[in-house]
Amino acid sequence: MANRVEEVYEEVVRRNPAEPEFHQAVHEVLETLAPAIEKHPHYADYALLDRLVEPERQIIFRVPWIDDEGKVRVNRGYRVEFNSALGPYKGGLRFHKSVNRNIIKFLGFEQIFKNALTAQRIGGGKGGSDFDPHGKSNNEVMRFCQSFMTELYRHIGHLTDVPAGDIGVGGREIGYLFGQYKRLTNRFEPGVLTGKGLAYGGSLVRTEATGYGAVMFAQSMLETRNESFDGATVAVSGSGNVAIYAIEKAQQLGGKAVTFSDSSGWVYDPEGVDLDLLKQVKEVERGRVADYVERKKGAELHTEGSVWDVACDVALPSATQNELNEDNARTLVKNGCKAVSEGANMPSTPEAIEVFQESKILYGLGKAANAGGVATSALEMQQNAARASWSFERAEQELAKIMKDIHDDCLATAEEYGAPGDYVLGANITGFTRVADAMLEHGVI
Ligand code: NDP
Ligand code: 2IT
Repeated sequence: MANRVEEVYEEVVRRNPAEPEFHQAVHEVLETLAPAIEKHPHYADYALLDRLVEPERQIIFRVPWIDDEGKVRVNRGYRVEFNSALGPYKGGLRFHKSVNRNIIKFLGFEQIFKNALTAQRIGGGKGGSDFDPHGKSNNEVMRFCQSFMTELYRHIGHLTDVPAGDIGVGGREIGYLFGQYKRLTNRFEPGVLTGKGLAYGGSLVRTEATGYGAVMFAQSMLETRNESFDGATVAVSGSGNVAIYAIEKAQQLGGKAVTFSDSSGWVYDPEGVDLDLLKQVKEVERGRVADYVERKKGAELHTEGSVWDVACDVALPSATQNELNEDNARTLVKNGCKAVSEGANMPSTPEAIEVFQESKILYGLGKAANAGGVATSALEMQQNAARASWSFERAEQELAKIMKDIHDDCLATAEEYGAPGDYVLGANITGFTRVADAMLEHGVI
């Protein structure tokens, strides 16, 4: 890393101790920015980099709620409003037991550049709670969401900060959060949350958008080498919102998805995933991967190793951060994997990324490859502002165009900086320059 960039990174580590994922996310961006700053030294003026790595605002709050036995439970809520240079803070809420300030800051930092890449005029933020939705009843989830929103509502708004879903937060939770926001503010303000149900202002394709977008991004990468999904074997991790719709789009394009996973294990289904059954198990029953294997002949349940042990042409990590390590990356490359497109945020460790880059396989990092979700959230905001509802076809076409533009912008930037095919450098520098140009015009704030 060039000197200035290195200094900024060291200061981040010093001021944010014990936040390894945040350090990792900052490091990955900063290490690719050095060429941009060498070429355009004004990007280091006015402590721009120092301001970029410091969230504009961090909110941490108590979330008390009462479980079905009448016992009082206490969780912690977070909203990190990281950067609003390009628009209102925008980013999901994650409900998972592993959530802490470090995780929300890493996600919020990534979101700044991802959102800039979508060109939809949205800033970056992220939030969530260490609430664990597994095994909770509907009423418990509702009471938790109502308590969470009872604090969060004063910090958000359609022009201020617009949350959406992430791990553990889907349509059900967004509905409860929206209901409580509406009640507290006495405003029907649809643009304050995205990922809403279709009954009250949601957008068609938002549910599918992240998974579909990650496959569209992979398709664009494959096209640069005259390859396609047709006949390709696809390995997917996770079995939530992103994984399910990544599998759906891969199948539509002629690919055969053969794996998925959750925190209890992973499944190899050599015949190809039965998507109707997977949706029934995961979306309707909120079950575990074993429930799928019980009902599908030929499908195998594994608890050792990972989905990355299965030979594939395309890998779509769609579960969580750092789920794909150096050994997994080597196995994928050895088995002939041609492309990795990240549906999850930061699923590959830095060592794994190095393996992908050295082996010259196509590597689409999360902040480009999974930007389809937040991009379609911005399309939802656009429809809400116009009091309009687009058809599925129109929304999907808009998503496809955004994903193609992100892909092409990343490639063009990589080319400009003498690193053809390097989507990491391309995405980080493209996102950074858009945010930096706006920040410099706003003065020191
Ligand atoms: P879901 O909650 O719908 O699904 C998450 C899936 O990943 C589940 O199968 C879950 O298994 C698994 N998982 C989560 N944490 C772990 C863990 N620590 N170990 C093993 N498995 C785990 O979330 P999404 O599908 O929405 O999110 C998946 C990823 O995609 C996340 O990285 C998220 O940040 C990212 N993303 C999501 C977007 C969206 O629009 N939803 C947009 C862009 C990125 P289990 O149920 O057992 O926990
Ligand atoms: O990581 C992400 O981009 C998301 N969870 C989606 C955020 C959004 O505002 O739609």
